[in-house]
Amino acid sequence: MSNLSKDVSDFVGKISKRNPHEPEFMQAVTEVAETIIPFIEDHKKYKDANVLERMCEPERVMMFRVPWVDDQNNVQVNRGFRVQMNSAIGPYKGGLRFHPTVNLSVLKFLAFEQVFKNSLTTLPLGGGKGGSDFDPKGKSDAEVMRFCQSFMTELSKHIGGYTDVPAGDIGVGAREIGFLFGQYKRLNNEFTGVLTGKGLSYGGSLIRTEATGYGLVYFAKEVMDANDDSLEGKVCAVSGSGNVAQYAIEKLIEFGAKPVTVSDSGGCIYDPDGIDTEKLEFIKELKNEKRGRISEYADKYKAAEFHKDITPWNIKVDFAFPCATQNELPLEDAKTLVKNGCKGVFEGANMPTTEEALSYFREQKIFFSPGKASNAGGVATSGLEMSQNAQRISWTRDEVDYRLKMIMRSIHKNCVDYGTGSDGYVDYVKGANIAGFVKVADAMIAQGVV
Ligand code: NDP
Ligand code: 2IT
Repeated sequence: MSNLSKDVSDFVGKISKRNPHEPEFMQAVTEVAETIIPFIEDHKKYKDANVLERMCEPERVMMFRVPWVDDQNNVQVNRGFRVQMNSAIGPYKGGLRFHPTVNLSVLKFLAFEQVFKNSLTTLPLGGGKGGSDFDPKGKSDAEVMRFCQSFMTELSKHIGGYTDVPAGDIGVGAREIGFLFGQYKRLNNEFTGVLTGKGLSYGGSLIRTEATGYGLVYFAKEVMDANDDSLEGKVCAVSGSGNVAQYAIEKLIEFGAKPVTVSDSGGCIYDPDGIDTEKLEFIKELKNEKRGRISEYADKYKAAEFHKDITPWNIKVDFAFPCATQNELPLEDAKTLVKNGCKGVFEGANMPTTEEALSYFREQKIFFSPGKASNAGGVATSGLEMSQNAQRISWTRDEVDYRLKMIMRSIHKNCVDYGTGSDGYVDYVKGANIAGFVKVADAMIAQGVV
């Protein structure tokens, strides 16, 4: 934090005092404050209404006990959360994360980021996030169902199609959304679009499953198009092997790029031949059906290497797509990437780049898109699912995909409009923060001090 201007460090100091022991939340706030505070110096109405400080305080936070019974008849307890951050431009919207690292700081950072991201989508979506420190890994389907039912029994009191609409995130995929939706419907006797990412047979939208990864690569393509370049033939490092990573890889392959890595919390796969469609199908089955470990990829494909302790950022690549989790790309790795000739980093995960690594990438003036811009395709398509549910119709795959592409294009344009410096370098972090901020801030001012 040493390079911050006095205004920024005073602001961050004040927020930090109110939120001790929340490093991830303060990391997200600091990144936003660095770009927004200089902007509001020139736009006094935002300063007078103290909008940024109001945006750093969640409208509401729920924390609750989630008791459940495991397969051995032991009574287990987890902690559930929902952070309702900002509803100025629409109902709270954002995913649920089930992972042992979940705590209030992590969910507040995610909810804070979500407010800006959802504003960028052009859709009327407020921001929220929730989840639990429950770990679905190694649990039976029956245990996951009992947990989801208990979690929803409490969460259902706080959400609704026009109040707060959760979705998936790490550890919450099609299986969990099904169990959560079933319990909500049972408790409320109401078939409603209260969750997104639903199965296609009960109100889900085509392309929602693919949307975050596809949207990420559409965004990277916009960046390429704006710079007379293309993804064709580019060697790409992707981290993670879950929902976002899988569909980023699918779209990279379609656009002629060569993804060479995937990872999970056990380590990293490097496949110098590139991951093709057949290998991707293997990954999908391994991770989504068998719930196995990514190391098994190297057992099947002998040219590939599995490295237990290294990240994908040590491989020589043209572009990096971090798609696993927060702070997975530290300064050391950022330097290695740039030294090896990497020309762009496109965040699929939320805040995967540490504060120091982010400063380094911006100093180096490589392409860098923050998650709140480049991974917004997921929540945008959730917004499209809400629209379809409200109209009680389903759009075709092509229609949803076209809208997703147009939304990613508009986010890119907004970042360029607000983020282009005098030397022509586009600071996508600044662009995304200011563009996301303005819409929410204007709505907050219009609605008074609430
Ligand atoms: P998944 O649960 O489908 O996959 C997560 C992947 O990241 C897995 O490969 C997992 O490995 C790995 N991972 C998770 N935590 C860690 C960790 N602490 N260290 C190393 N690897 C880890 O989640 P998603 O793909 O949905 O989410 C990935 C990222 O994208 C998250 O940051 C999420 O917030 C973000 N995101 C997701 C959206 C969505 O629509 N799903 C939308 C926008 C952003 P393992 O299997 O070993 O746990
Ligand atoms: O981080 C995210 O944007 C998500 N996990 C998706 C949220 C959503 O409501 O679809």
